[in-house]
Amino acid sequence: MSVNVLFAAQSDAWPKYEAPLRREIAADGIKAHLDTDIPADQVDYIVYAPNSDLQDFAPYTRAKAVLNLWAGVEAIVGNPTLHLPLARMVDPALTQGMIEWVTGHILRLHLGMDAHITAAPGTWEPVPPPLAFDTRVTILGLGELGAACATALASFGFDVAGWSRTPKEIDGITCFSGPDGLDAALERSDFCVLLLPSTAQTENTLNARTLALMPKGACVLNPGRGPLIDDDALLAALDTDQIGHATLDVFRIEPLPKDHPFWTHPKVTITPHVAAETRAAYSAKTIAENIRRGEAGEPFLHLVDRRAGY
Ligand code: NDP
Ligand code: OXD
Repeated sequence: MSVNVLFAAQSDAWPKYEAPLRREIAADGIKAHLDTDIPADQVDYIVYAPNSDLQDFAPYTRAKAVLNLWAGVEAIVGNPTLHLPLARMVDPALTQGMIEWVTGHILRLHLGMDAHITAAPGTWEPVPPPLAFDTRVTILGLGELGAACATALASFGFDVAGWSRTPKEIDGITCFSGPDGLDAALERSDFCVLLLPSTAQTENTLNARTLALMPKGACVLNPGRGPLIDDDALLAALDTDQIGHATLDVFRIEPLPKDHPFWTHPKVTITPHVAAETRAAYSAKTIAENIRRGEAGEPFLHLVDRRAGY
């Protein structure tokens, strides 16, 4: 028997995903009809990106799951027509991309690379950079990505802590949790990395009060989601030198509007939502594995807790 797999994303995604999905689904021993156009009442699985035109799930009466191509689910989790299990994207390439972005941008600031790259010829000012051992990093969010980044940074020697909703134990990482843990986590952060999902509870996690808790001159890195930070509070904290630098990959509105003050602020680095890309060749394996599980009657991987919102 063949399963019907609907691919529902923006049209430019289909050429990238078609071959890897066909290959990985077949490799898992599943016979599938994969297409961008299948009558709703015949669809078994929906491979989905939240920027797809598909926003009404009600007609998908026999579907077994929506398999999200993105890690973040804030644009679908509250959809009132969604009556199906929702799985989000977790894959080793996404995690590796995030480790590289976070580590690279922290090392740039930690080593003061910009001063040497932009120095006038002939400048010889031998100020040694601090050591990772003496530098505290705090990761807000200790899920798939946050925990992997925390462990990678600890392996460089950084003194790493993290904060999550529920208590965690991770080798070599000081773990804080719950609303009461946030202040203590921030008070020890020379670098603060945001890897929280965007939910009602996490909006403005960094605001005027919490930014003031961080050591003076601390750096903020946000590869999570724009709403995690109160933009005006961050700009004010940068202007008073409370925050030394902000490296931002995600924004409340994307692309970041051309007149947004972040673009021209001397202490802000912007990357255009590239921290960790979902790459078709790798993510197709996650999708195929969940289809295999659905057909074998096994539990789906990476299911979203609709009530928690992530
Ligand atoms: P996970 O769901 O695996 O982890 C989320 C973490 O946030 C968990 O540790 C969770 O706690 C914690 N958390 C959630 N709510 C709260 C809260 N109210 N208070 C404290 N901690 C909280 O997500 P991922 O690690 O896979 O991804 C994180 C985010 O990264 C995504 O949601 C997405 O927005 C962003 N992202 C950005 C990309 C980019 O290119 N810029 C690429 C991919 C993802 P607990 O462990 O207790 O559940
Ligand atoms: C994601 C992202 O959520 O790319 O996967 O931000």
